[in-house]
Amino acid sequence: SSALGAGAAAGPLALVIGDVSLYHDLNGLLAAKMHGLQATIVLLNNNGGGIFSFLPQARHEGPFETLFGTPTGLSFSDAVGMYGGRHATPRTWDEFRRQVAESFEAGGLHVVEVRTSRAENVQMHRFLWERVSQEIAKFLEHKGMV
Ligand SMILES: Cc1ncc(C[n+]2csc(CCOP(=O)(O)OP(=O)(O)O)c2C)c(N)n1
Repeated sequence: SSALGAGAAAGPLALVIGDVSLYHDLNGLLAAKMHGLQATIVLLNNNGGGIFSFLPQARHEGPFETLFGTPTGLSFSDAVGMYGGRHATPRTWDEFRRQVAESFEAGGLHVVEVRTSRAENVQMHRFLWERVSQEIAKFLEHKGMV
C-alpha cells in the first residue's frame, strides 16, 4: 500500500517484495484496481519468510517451519487476476527482463513472480560472506594491516 501511494505520487513504480509481505497486504491491491494505478511488482516467492533462515532456530526444522518459515503454498495468479492485474512467471532472466519492460509499457498492475528457495538463498549468502571475508583478509594482509 505504501508503495502504491508513492507510485501514485511519483511513479513509475517497481516494487520488489516477498510472498509473506505481499500476502499480508494483498487487499491493498484494491487501490490499484479502483484508481487504475500503474504498478510493476516483482514478487520473490520463496514460500515463506526467508529472512528467518538466517536465525539460529532455523536448525530446528520442524517447529521452525511452523513458527518462522510459515510456508503457505499460495498461488498468487488468481489473486492478482481478482484485482485486474497481469501475472507472469519468467523462466529465464531474458523473459524476466522482457516481462518487466512490457509491464511498464502496458501500464496498470503487473506481478512478475520469481520462484526462489529459502534453503539455497541462505547457503548462497553464507558462501558469499565467506568469500568476501577471505578477500578482505587477503587484502589486509597484503597491506600489512594484520
Ligand atoms: C507488519 C509486520 N508483521 C510482521 C513482521 C515480522 N516479519 C519480518 S520479516 C517477515 C517475513 C518476510 O517474508 P517475505 O516477505 O516473504 O520476505 P523474505 O524474508 O522471504 O525475503 C516477517 C513476518 C514485520 N516486520 N512487519
